[in-house]
Amino acid sequence: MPSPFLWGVASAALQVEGALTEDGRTPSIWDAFHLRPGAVRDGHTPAEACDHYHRWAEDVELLDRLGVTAYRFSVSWPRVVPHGRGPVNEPGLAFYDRLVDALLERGIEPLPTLFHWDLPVELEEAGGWSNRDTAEAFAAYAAATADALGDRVRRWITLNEPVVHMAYGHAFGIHAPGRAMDVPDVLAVAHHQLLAHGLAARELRSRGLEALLTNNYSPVDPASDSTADRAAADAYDTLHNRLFTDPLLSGGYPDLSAFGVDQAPGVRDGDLDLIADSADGLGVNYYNPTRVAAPAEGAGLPFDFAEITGAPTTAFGWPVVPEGLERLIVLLGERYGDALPPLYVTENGCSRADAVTPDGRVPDPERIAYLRDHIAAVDRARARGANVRGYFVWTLTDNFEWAEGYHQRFGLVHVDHATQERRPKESFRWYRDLIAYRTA
Ligand code: IFM
Repeated sequence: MPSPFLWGVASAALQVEGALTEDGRTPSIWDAFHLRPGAVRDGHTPAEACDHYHRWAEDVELLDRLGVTAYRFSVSWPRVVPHGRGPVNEPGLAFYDRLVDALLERGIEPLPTLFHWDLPVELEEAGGWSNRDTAEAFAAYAAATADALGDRVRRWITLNEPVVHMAYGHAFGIHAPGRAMDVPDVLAVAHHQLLAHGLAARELRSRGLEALLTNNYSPVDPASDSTADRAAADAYDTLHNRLFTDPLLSGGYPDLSAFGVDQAPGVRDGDLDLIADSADGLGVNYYNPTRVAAPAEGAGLPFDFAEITGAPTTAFGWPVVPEGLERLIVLLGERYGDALPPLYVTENGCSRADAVTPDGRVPDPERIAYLRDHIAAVDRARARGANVRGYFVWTLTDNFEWAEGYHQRFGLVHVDHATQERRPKESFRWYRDLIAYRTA
């Protein structure tokens, strides 16, 4: 019998935990990057974030009240294996051990992500994801974590959004590690992340566990019907939606000639066999579609972004297009057919300038509408035959939104970042009622 549909929320270590120097944790690339002048809006710091490292029990109580059946969180690599490789840091691991037990006591499935962008700085100094050895180090860290928690945690996500980590962190330089490399070097970063997934999946599977890979996906439209705009849209689709997924599900990299390379750099004999079929589930993070136009003459990339008009936008300025999620899920099914493993919507949500009213409420009707409409899109995709096994709202508590600092509030729970007071928003109650109804 298939396991029940998962209703959850998602978070990530660097965005919520704080406690960056406690119990043996060493710096991650975000600890270093956020200190660069201008890297994070208004100089916000993840040093305290939501103080989840100390307030985790309160957060688990919130999850219990919400009624989720699963909680997606990430394990901090520099907390568990402080130097990136080598011995495990028992106090760091103990944090996740306690969290897992507390979740299970409340009937909530723990769904850990092993890498959500907080690479140990020591590994970055040795080349980071440009260095193939990072993939081996990741597999060893995954194995050690699975050895500690695998008796209670069945499903694991290896990487979060490798496409975003590759592009924002290594091409545009707006996320850690803040590198702006040439296309072939960026593509090597992609390959080493996929290799890391493949090696970690082998470790997880050899322990009888499931390995999922979560990526960001976005249906792509050309700005016009012109040949040039359509070629640009194809190129962007290749980069965003196919670069990481084709090797998993089609046995090889897509045609990368639009990016000026004949084949993905860094690939060695055996890599593609290791990566093929190495995902027991695909995590789909969806926020919005993308509209793409031909680039200006002499531009470095074969596409340019075009504005999506006619849709409402979130506080982040992202267009709200719920049908895009249905379209995306159906597209993945058409593209990969029987090779497509079960899908999990591992992130979906919106930022909003939420504020507490004088009587202590946090009304967020746009978020309720956003979630309602996106969940309806998932329902329609399932009615069309898609094998979707879970839906996770991004996120539980307002948290550190990377280069935006605390400016974007995505949570179902409002956090006063000065006092750490948590206050469920109206969307929290809405989602709680929906889960109760759907799981009754
Ligand atoms: O906060 C991020 C998350 O870490 C990865 N996916 C997108 C979210 C919203 O930007």
